Amino acid sequence: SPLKPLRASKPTAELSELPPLGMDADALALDIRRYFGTFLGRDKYCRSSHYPYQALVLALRDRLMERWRQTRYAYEEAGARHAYYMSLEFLMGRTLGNALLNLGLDAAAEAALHRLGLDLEELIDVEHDAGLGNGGLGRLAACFLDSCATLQLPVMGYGIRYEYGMFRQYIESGRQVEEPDHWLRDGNPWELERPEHTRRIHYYGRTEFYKDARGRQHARWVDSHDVLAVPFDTPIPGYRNGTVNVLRLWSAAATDEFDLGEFNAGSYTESVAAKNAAENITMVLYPNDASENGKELRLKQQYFLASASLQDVLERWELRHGNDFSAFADKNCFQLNDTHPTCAVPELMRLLIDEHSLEWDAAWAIVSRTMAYTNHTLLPEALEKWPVRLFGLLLPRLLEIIYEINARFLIAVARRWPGDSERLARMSLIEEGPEPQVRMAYLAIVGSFSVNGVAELHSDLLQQGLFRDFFELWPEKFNNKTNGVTQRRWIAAANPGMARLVNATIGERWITRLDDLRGLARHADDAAFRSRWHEVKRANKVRLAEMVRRDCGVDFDPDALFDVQVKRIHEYKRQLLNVLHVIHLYARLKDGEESEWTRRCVLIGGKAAPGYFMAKRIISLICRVAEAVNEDEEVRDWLKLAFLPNYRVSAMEVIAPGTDLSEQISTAGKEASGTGNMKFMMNGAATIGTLDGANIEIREEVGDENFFLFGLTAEEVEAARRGYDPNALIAADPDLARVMALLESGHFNQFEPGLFDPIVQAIRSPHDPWLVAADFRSYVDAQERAAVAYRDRERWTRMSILNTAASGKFSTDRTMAEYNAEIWQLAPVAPKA
Ligand code: B1N
Repeated sequence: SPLKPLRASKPTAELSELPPLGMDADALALDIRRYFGTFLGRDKYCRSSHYPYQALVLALRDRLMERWRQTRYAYEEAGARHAYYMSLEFLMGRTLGNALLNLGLDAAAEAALHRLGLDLEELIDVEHDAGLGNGGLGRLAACFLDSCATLQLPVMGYGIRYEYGMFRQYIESGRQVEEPDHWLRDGNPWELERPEHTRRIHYYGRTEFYKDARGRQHARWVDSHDVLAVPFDTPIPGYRNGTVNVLRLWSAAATDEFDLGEFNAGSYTESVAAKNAAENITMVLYPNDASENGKELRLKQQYFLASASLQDVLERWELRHGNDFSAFADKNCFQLNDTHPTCAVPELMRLLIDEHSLEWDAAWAIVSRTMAYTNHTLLPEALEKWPVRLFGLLLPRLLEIIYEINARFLIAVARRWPGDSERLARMSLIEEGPEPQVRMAYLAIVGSFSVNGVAELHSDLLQQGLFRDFFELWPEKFNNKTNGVTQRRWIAAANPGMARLVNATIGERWITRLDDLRGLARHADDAAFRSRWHEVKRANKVRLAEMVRRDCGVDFDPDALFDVQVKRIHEYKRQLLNVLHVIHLYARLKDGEESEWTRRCVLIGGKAAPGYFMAKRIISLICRVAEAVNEDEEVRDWLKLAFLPNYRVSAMEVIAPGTDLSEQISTAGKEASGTGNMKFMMNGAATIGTLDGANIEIREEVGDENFFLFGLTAEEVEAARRGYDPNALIAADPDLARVMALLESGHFNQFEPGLFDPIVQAIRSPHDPWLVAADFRSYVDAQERAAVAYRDRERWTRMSILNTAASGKFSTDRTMAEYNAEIWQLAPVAPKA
């Protein structure tokens, strides 16, 4: 067993260290051949692309491994303070292209493979996306890791190794069909299992109090059902700097102890089968974006991550410092990615008190100095609450600790606002009622020294609205950290054509200093540069059109305006508003209004949560309108609509570079930040958008003349809800009336009567929270402005350049530098060369 320690032997540095591996094509080619022919045992008759892919990855992994070890040693020798990014989601996508780029091996690998008769692009395409996330929140975590390694910050990711990631989406007769994503089926050559760091996780059972030899009372968790957490490590290379950080993902395994009772009764096979229940914990990612469903298994996952990760950090601490925790908070910081890992607050209390014998106050001083919480949404359906009954059954000791935290917290509130019992009820960690609930966001705030939102507007709204009481109590805890994306993946790897042009124009420093892109602005007035920029964009549009042809069977003309909305399907994101605009254009064409027309190809993609009825119905509407538009001879030369199935990270790597117009059209106040908006902007798309999330900051950076603004503001949205009368708006606007009439006539659902009734009702409801009808007019007008702008190629290309030039703020290098300066306070550490 890997858990058995060495006794007589003592490993030396020589055991793990070799002379540095060559970074040239010759050295790579040799290793690829060795892995292919020897380790993998394949030969010239092998017809599978999988083995050349694996051989390449293994050769790269060797090179990551030595840097990884040097990074670990450097952190250890520096006694470095660490931050841990705890997240139920890491949406990593593919690893190969990014690893080649960051190691600086892209050219060498291409040359080596070429000699061996292999094509790098083809091998990159072999890799399955690691889809361990729903959308923005999970992809943000992945971009953060890339930037932390590039900034040489001692940051480790902790997450769950789901056996099944985000489902694969198919469209069958206009409906979403989900298929499980068994992404590990062909193995994952990037990960390294570390069974020697296995942890034990408790569930159920009860608390037992006992006295130690000196008569001090302690608590212990007994009669628990235990599950093992086995870590798998993925290397995270920085950009050409020798640093390799780690993402540690936990996988559930059954303990070796069989249920003896059952065993003796002869139920041997049943008791072995019971192992399944344990292993189910990390079986599947919950596919709900920005909404929670309150399932027990989800709470098990959350506690599993929190407990395994904290035990891991504490074990490393003990190895160095024994049971002395006085400096623990100086050396460690946990960033909670939304409330999902918030069990970490009571769990760290439990570990310190029950397992390391600290007093409450000493333990609380540590917890409340090490935890930091990021909120990612204001939507009420996403705010996590767990029934007290369920919590107490599954995690009895944690619930006791939460009650104690709450009692002490409420005393502090009462001291600050004497006699304000309403406020006490409002702020309590326990929501009273027929089914009392634990409020996870409040637990996270009380347990943390920092609380941040993910864009300026979002952070303001948190302070004025959702967390107002807490902001009044602890204004110093609250701060903003506007999201970003990594330009290594989203420009350098995804858009090599643009990267080459930018390098030739302003040099290469933007790869780690994105603000340098500002230097492109003065070339926007140079006609020769604009023409090169246009050629790059056009080539990217050809590539995107090929994907649309292959995956949707629709022909996009690369000279038309490419108008794209890709993101999770959600009513607040208003894909519906987008389709209404397409129907409007369709109606105009059918009514012969095509003079001064801008040809337009509209692409929409995204997954609906399997239980989200309206989201699925909206997908059907998009598919049905697409059929009507694309098959109509009067329309299809002027307008196209396609729904792209199975939108994912690797698809976005083709989509963003080929997009002209980025749709960011959420109801103001609802999209916490958005990050797709940033990927599009960096790749030279103009945005059509509301004043929501990071759109506001995008517009500030690029200027109003390069942004197509429309719609109500967040404040106006709140005011408009009172006395909202969509039917009057429809009656008063002939364009909107024409769209609704087409929709209501059944024109798009001739063989399925009633299919779109729920959608029509939602638009016409005075309670429509998303105010689709309210923003229709101003949206269509903004679309018209975009169409006019696109007809002037020079003007549009200029706008495209200026968008890229102004995107410097939206690098996660900036975001991470801010987290570090204002929350983590880590010193960068460079490994020995
Ligand atoms: O987080 C992103 C933001 O850019 C988006 O605006 C925001 O919608 C997204 C429960 C969520 N908020 N909440 C979630 C995901 C999964 C889940 O189970 C909530 N995702 C967001 C990054 O800040």
